[in-house]
Amino acid sequence: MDLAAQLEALRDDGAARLTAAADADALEQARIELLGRNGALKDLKDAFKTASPEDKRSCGRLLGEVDQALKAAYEARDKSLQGAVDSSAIDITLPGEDRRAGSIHPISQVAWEVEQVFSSMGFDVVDGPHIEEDEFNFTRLNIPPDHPARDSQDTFWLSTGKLLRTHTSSVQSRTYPDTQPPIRKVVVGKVFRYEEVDATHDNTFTQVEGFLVDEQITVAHLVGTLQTMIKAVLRRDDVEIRLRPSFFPFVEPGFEVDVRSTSATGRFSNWVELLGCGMIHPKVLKMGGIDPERYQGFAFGLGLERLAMIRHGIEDIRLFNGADLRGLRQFAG
Ligand code: FA5
Repeated sequence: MDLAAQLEALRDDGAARLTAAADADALEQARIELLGRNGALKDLKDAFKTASPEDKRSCGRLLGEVDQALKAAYEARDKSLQGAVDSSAIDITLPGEDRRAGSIHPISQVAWEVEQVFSSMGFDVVDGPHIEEDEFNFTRLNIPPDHPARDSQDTFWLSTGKLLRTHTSSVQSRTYPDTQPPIRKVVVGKVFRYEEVDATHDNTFTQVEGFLVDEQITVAHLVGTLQTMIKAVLRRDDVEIRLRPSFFPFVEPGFEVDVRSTSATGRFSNWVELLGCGMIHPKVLKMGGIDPERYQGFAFGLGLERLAMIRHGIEDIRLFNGADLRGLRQFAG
């Protein structure tokens, strides 16, 4: 084999051997045999020194290439072996890492149950955007600009003039223009308020909005629907609800609903406000293109965290969005 052929063979086979070295020992052995003081490359360098002037001319550049290719292959393999785990360092008799299974967040659990109860009563489960237009969050709910009711629901405004919705009632005003009665819808979603946080108030919480529009709908339908849902989700027979007259510009008459459960502990053995509701204001129906002479409806907006707190006896709403997993783990399974 002439010198050029020997050099090419060393370049290809030698680099392949270095690249395929199984571990550090094999790589070191290959390095000694190929690149070492008495290795194959050294032999060919010696042969080059004594080669004819013609061979020297044609093989000089090739010799340099072989040298570089072998060194590069060695360095690359050395680096990758250093990064790889040394299997002999693993003690397979050590106990494994304790990996806890995740679980469904208590708010998601309650949300699914609420959706199921409403589905069983013929309500569609719908959704709406968190970033909302002023028009749907306020104006079309009979809260025009400068109406004092806006003060009770301050929120986070975007530079585009849009806002983070303060309640899920915005899904009502979004729905009406495209839908004619009978309408039965429920929406569960996050809402946002610029609010001081305490044990029962958060700045990001979850509301359930239900609304029903049809002929001959009365407050009795509203109360019956709420009782069915609250009893099903709280899973207690001793749950009592009471309606207090209240004002929301988008309903007339309006109520707040409190619940209490005599078997509950702590704050929930006493009345706790759970939701706002009422008969949908004729103006809201009219703005949505629905004839208020023919149709009536009820709507309610419920704080899902409050419902989950009563159900589980949780005393502080901050447990839900806080990062302390000890709180949430109690609801696993
Ligand atoms: C409303 O948001 C109305 N949109 C509800 C409504 C809908 C009335 C349809 C009539 C018809 P309110 O601001 O009261 O109303 O909030 C409703 C419920 O959300 C409250 O009863 C409470 O359970 C919950 N809630 C209100 N603010 C907070 C808060 N900061 N943190 C946690 N839950 C809250």
